[in-house]
Amino acid sequence: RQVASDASFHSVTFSESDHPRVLITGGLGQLGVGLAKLLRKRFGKNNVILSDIRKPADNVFYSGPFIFADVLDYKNLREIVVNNRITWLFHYSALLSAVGEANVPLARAVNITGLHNVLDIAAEHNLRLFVPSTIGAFGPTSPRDPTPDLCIQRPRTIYGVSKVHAELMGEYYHYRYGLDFRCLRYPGIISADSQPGGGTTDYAVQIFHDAIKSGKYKCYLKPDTRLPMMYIDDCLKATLEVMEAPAEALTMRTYNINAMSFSPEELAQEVRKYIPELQMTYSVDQVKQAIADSWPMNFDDSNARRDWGWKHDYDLPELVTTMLGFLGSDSR
Ligand code: AKB
Repeated sequence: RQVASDASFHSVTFSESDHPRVLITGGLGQLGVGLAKLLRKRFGKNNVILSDIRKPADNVFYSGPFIFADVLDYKNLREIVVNNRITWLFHYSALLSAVGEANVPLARAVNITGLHNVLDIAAEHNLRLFVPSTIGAFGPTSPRDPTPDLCIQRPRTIYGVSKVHAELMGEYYHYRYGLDFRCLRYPGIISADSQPGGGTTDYAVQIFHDAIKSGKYKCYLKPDTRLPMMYIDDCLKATLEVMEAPAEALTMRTYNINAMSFSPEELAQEVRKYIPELQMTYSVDQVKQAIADSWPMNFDDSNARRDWGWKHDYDLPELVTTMLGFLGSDSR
């Protein structure tokens, strides 16, 4: 395998008529389809290729280019990048925190070996590379309220370990080979038209579905478990903004981003303003609770706000009205 060995690498810049050619890996997870929609609006439908190892739903398949890509297959990935003249890569393939603990060998393969393939291909082909990191990249010995960008990171999940590894490897490739690596640490992301797959923060999505459907939700975290959260539109906006930020604005390559923090009980209170009969019960999942208890409660994203103007649009009240509006509640 070759990687670019020229430390004087110049990042690719684009004029109005010269849009990036984008590949999104792991595109059928919670964020890929929404990201593709946003990027296609900006760069043109055919300049954004969504990829995954699963078969897409018809509406996804017909909304723009889709291709099979297995991040564990180096040759397959390289061929896609070369044949499609890819210039920007968003690497979303990963097993999340809870599902990673249930299948450590698979999480290690996808999250670590998959990342190595992506890094080598991105360096070799001078791509601008985005890799999402997470609040899960912190652990019980990190300061939790708030958690700054630079502090102790000793996560206790394979997901967290793989994300710290991704942050460090991306930054190493940046300084060693000039790779244009950009990384955001996402909080728990809340979305209406896509489901998260096996995370610890998933309750904050499921509660809306169950509240509307049955007026009941059984939560697997304790009522006062406070975690940083964000509405999907803010997350996708931040992702595009950091990718478009001029390199000289970035004083670092991995940034915390945040919008709000709440506990299950506080979220239920806000939902009850529209669905007063909501009954919340608690049946604690020990694995997920231990993970949540080791994660930040509040996330300090002041560097992102200062360097490239990050600003969220959705606080808890807007999040709740938007989710209920989307999922078909009549906002009683
Ligand atoms: C998870 O809960 O695993 C993810 C995350 C916060 O990274 N949503």
